Formats: sequence, C-alpha cells, structure tokens
Amino acid sequence: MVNRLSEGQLAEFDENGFLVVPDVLGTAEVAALGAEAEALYGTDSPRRTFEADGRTVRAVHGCHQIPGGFADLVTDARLLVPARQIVGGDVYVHQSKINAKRALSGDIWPWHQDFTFWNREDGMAEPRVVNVALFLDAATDHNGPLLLIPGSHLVAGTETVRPGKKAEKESWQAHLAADLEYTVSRESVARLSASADIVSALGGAGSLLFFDSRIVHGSGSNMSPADRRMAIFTYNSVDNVPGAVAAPRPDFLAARDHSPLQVTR
Ligand code: 6CS
Ligand code: FE
Repeated sequence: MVNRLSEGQLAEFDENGFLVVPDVLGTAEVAALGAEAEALYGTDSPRRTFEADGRTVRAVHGCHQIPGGFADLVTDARLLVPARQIVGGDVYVHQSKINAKRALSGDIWPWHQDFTFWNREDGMAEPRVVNVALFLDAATDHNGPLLLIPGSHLVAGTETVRPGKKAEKESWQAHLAADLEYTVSRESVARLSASADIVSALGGAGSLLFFDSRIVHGSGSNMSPADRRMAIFTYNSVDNVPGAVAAPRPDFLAARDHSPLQVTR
C-alpha cells in the first residue's frame, strides 16, 4: 500500500527509536499549513503557551481539533498509514501541538521522555503510542533542532521526576514550559549519550519525523533568524485509551475523542 514504511525503515525506527522521512509534503501544502499555524499563534486561547517573556509564542495545542489543514492532516495516509504500522492497529490522536521555536527566541526543551507525561498526567498505561512530527520549517544546526539519543527508548529507568515549580495559573502548564517537571537526569543523559551519540533531527520543510514516546529527547534554543516550527501528532492505540485520573487535563492536551481514525486522502 502506498505510504507504508518499508521493512528497513521500520527496523531503523525500532532500533533507534526515531526515523526521519524527507520531502513527504510539498512546498505549497507546507506553506498553507504554516499560514494556518500563524493564525492559531495569533488567536487568544488557553491552547496557546508562551516563552518566559510572556509574549513570544511557544506552542499551540490541539490543532487537530480545529477544522482546517491540521485536522485534515491527521487522516492523511502519509501520516496515518505509518502511524498504524508502528503502533499496530487502530489509532486516534491523543495530543497535537505546533511548537514554534521562534527565530532568535525559541527556548529550550530539557531532556525528557514524552511517555512520562502521558502516563503520569493522563493515565496512559502503555507506550503503544507514536509521535509523528511535520517540519513546517527546515530544521538546521542553528535553529534549535530536536535532539535525540538513539536507542534510549529501550533503556529502563531513565525518567527523573523532579518536583518542578507549578505554573501560577494551572499545573498543566508546568509540563509545557522550558522548566519541565519530569526530566531525564544529567547522569542518565551522560550515560546514554556515551553509548550512542546525540543526533539532531535535521531536514527540510515537509519532512516527517517519527519518534517513540520513550526516546530521550530535547532541543536547544533557536540562535538563528529562522523559525523552526514543528507540528507533532501523538497517535495512540485505541486499545491504550488512558484511564481515569484525579485531575484530567484539558481536552486539547488529552483528547477525549478516541474513535479510530480512517484514511481520508
Ligand atoms: O505534558 C505533555 O503532554 C507535553 N510535555 C512534554 C514536555 N512533552 C510531551 C508533551 O508534549
Ligand atoms: Fe517531548
């Protein structure tokens, strides 16, 4: 079937915990999505988060829930078919976001594992979930590319739960800031990167990055005059729907619609 990952690509993903597939979406498609991202960044909403300066947009969440290009993208075969292959079966989108990593101001994402957040905050039991990221801008050495440690998704005991400062407004915002509550310790990062060099996920706009929910990753600040916007869709198995939690996070962080997605284009 068209859009399926090859056996070799799946093997690379299983071994490293991530896979970059270049040039999946075309220039015009990406430009249209980029314009929609700017409109979302400019719309006042609790979905939006800001950098520490309080005015530079850091991300907007739940873009797949808003009618438009990102909602259409989640059932595009180029994303959904590989996501189903990796997860193994029917999936829905647990979470989506467009990280802005703005030019000369986008702040860091400390080393962390995504599954820790979805397990601890949303009640997701198993890592039967995959991130599919679309590069809206080229990711270069200079604009804060995503950094990953190959194979770290297979190493147990890397998570560190550091009681972070709770955001003034709501605790869920503590998990979206540059000062994360759940990070991976310096010692773990040193140990993991001693056995596998840190990789920068570089690629042109329109590339896809698939990454495992347990892989240790992070990103530095953007030192370039170019944004590094990235839309990330978290496809979860319909057999792994989160259980009840004491303090459910907003729908735009932990989607309540778990209906299995079907390819629409
Ligand atoms: O809390 C969350 O769900 C988000 N926080 C981080 C740092 N990564 C996973 C997820 O996007
Ligand atoms: Fe992350």
